[in-house]
Amino acid sequence: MGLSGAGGLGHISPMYSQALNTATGPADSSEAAQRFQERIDAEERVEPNDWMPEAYRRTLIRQISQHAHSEIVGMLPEGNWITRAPTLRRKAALLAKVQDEGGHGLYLYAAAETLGASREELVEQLLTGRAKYSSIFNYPTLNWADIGAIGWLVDGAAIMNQIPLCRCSYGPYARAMIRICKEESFHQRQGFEIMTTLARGSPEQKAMAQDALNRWWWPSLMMFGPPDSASQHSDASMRWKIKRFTNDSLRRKFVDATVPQGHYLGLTFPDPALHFNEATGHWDFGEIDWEEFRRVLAGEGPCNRERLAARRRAHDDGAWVREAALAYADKHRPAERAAA
Ligand code: FAQ
Repeated sequence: MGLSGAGGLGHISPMYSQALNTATGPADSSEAAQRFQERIDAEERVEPNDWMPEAYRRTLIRQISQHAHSEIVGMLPEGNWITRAPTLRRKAALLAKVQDEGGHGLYLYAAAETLGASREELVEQLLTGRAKYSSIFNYPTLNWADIGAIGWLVDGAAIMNQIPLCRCSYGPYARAMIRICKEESFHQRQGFEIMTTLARGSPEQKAMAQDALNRWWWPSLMMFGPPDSASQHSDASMRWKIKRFTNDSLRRKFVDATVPQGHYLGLTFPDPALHFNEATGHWDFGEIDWEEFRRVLAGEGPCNRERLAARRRAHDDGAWVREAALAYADKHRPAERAAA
């Protein structure tokens, strides 16, 4: 089942809902739009001051801001374990990783600002529950092995999806993604190393690694989005070369890359249908529970409420910092003008 079932969600409070927007607007057939498409087809980069169709701008603001929100909300499940990391080395690496995610969010908000969306407006959409962020961050981190599984699987999925975004047609997004992907690959290694240590440890540690894989596998596959048949934005985004691959093709690449890694760890995947297809050279996998995906997007995942409550609290607690920064800027503005 695809996302088409997400329509009748009116009963869910918008406060926690990541409800669906309407699809991208109708194709612009003007001469300017045709010239724009020719530039895209010729692999030219689009920069902030260039003319662009309104639907292209809206699509980018939507995707980049959802991506930024994902990075910021994505700090929460792992932040939960910073104080309980088992060693100083693990703590330092996790702290650095979570800090990187905050940085990624900021580059991405800055990229969205080049399209005319203000940071305040985007943050407001997140805090009021009107904006989406990745479904994956609505699942809980129950034990230390979850930190390994997030690095290995969630960052692994993020890299698979984001490497092609380094070639996105919109310059500021593509350039932000180059740096983000470099950092994500460190994150993935950090997670795989935790999983390796646990998988080679005591039977209890190996069981923790297996349990974490069991819980994070299917939600990681959902990160790639609805199946192509239900992906409302893919056609336009592929035409504009914002997306270079469809949701299903990236999901398949991720499964092909990750299954041998799990087997190397001596772990099994929670999917009885998973098998190597000799004819296609790919790993075939079972049906994703799209109903669960729909519920998480509708605000009914295990941690949606908790995540938004934590972001709101952080925003309120940070009010004095924003006020102080503005007061400082005001105080120094006349001096800067006089010096100019
Ligand atoms: N969760 O028509 P499509 C990370 C929404 S960063 C929630 O296929 P599209 C780093 C979609 O937005 C992870 N919503 O849409 C990290 C759309 O909603 P709308 C985030 C989802 O845009 C690691 C609707 O469903 N990565 O993990 C999801 O063509 C560890 C219809 O879908 C990015 O954002 C989902 N899983 O393709 C941080 C990458 N999937 O706007 C901390 C950039 C779909 O109509 C720790 N984004 N939706 O209301 C993309 O590549 C694309 O936006 C897709 C979706 C592929 C996510």
